[in-house]
Amino acid sequence: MHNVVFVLGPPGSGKGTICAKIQENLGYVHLSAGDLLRAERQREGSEFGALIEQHIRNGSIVPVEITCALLENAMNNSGDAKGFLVDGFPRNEDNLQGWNKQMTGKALRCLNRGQGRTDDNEESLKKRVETYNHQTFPIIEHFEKNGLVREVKSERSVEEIYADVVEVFNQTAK
Ligand code: UP5
Ligand code: MG
Repeated sequence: MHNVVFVLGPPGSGKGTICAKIQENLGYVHLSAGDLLRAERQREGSEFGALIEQHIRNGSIVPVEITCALLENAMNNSGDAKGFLVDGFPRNEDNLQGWNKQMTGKALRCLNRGQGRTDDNEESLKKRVETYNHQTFPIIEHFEKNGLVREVKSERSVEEIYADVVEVFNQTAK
């Protein structure tokens, strides 16, 4: 069974940056759902390329069957990992239900939440933030009710954030 930490937070809040440090130091494998989708979009012969591109451009969310299959495939091809950092997923109710359906019994769950600023003015970023507020935030609240959220404030230096993240991982491992 895979040990999975979901890493959620607003667009540009530093999820990927912190995940890279956790992977380097704590032996977890970093899987960015966004990166996996972008790679699939580029893959020659992919039947989902155009659909993925459309969602990414609109800041809307790709159907879970596609994202979950990419995540599961990446997990299965990662060899002997201590656990997985699933970065940027699940982002809405569809994602959560699809994950539960496909991965129950295959993954253990907990969650990290970053809270950061979004000062980018581009149109797609505005939409991403809107999607986050309306669709992703309720997912974090759902996990919170089950005592599964560890929140780390991200409006600080990477070093300060990472120091708190390490503490969270140490406490959770006890
Ligand atoms: N930076 C990082 N930490 C900093 C700090 N402490 N102080 C100052 N600067 C800091 O960081 C962003 C920038 O900030 C970088 O320049 C960094 O150096 C600096 P990064 O670590 O990249 O932040 P991150 O939160 O990972 O930002 P990202 O842009 O990846 O956020 P998104 O959640 O929007 O992007 P993602 O790739 O996850 O998703 C993109 C799109 O894919 C979505 O909009 C959606 O359309 C689609 N998608 C799905 O449909 N389903 C999914 O499951 C996932 C994605
Ligand atoms: Mg990212």
